[in-house]
Amino acid sequence: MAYETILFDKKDGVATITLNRPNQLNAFTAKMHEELRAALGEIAKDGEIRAVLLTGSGRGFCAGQDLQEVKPSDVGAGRDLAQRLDRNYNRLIRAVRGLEKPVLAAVNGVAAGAGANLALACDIALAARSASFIQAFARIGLVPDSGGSYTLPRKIGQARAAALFMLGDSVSAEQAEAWGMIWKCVDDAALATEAQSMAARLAAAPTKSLGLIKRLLNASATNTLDQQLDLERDLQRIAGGSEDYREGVTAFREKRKPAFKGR
Ligand code: LHQ
Repeated sequence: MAYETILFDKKDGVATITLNRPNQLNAFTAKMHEELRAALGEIAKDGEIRAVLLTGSGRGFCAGQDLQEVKPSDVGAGRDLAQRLDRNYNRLIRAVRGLEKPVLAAVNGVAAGAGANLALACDIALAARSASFIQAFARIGLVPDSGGSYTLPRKIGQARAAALFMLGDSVSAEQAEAWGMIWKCVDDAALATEAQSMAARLAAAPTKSLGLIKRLLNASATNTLDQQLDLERDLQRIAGGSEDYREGVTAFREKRKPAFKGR
């Protein structure tokens, strides 16, 4: 499928999605959502793809909803926003969290509004030192969406999340790392290489186990310890039946590096 608003590339087990509206700092349009759904659907079905790398072209990662596309003056604009969330943003976040493959964000520049929260929904986020994260919603009279009100307090705590949501202050990549909002901040010039090498590592990992880890993490936010212990038992049973588990143990005994196949 030919895409207009994203670039999509598959190589050596890694699917790279690049948000590609650089003149608008890769702001989301309905078309971009449609294309992201198609790309993520393809990734879910393709057994050869074992890791996803998400980044932006130009100087931004993603500036959230394209504000030229929404019409605040319309009667019933609030309803329009709710429909956009149902149709686009909520589906996108569910697709990223529900995909049983690792999704790595390489935040190359500013990530604002839903763009920031898309990065927070990814399993691992790397950011360029010059990148920043802005919970821009209250700046324009909205509330956080795209899962931000769920992910951000869990990553950085209520006190910081509340201030960021209400004040809409920009957070530098270094601060984001220090607060645990992201995994790591790297020099701008190193971001692409570091992200590619981490994506390659993830693509060589036991994909089934990583997918099940994601299921555990998704559930741990709301489960009790008892429920989580039961879930760990159930998923360990599945992981223990995988070819990669057998390979991992065999490789350990044979004192060699495992060659995981992702099944
Ligand atoms: C943009 C945008 C943009 C269009 C920069 N749209 N063009 C969900 C459901 C439905 C509706 C509502 O929203 C949501 C979720 C959300 O995401 S709400 C949050 C929406 N996003 C924002 O409020 C962020 C708006 N952008 C900004 O505040 C700034 O652009 C940031 C702080 C991101 C970057 O600032 P600068 O580095 O100073 O860049 P800039 O403002 O000069 O932007 C560069 C160009 O990109 C500029 O176009 P121009 O033609 O003047 O060069 C901007 O108009 C355009 N752009 N964001 N969201």
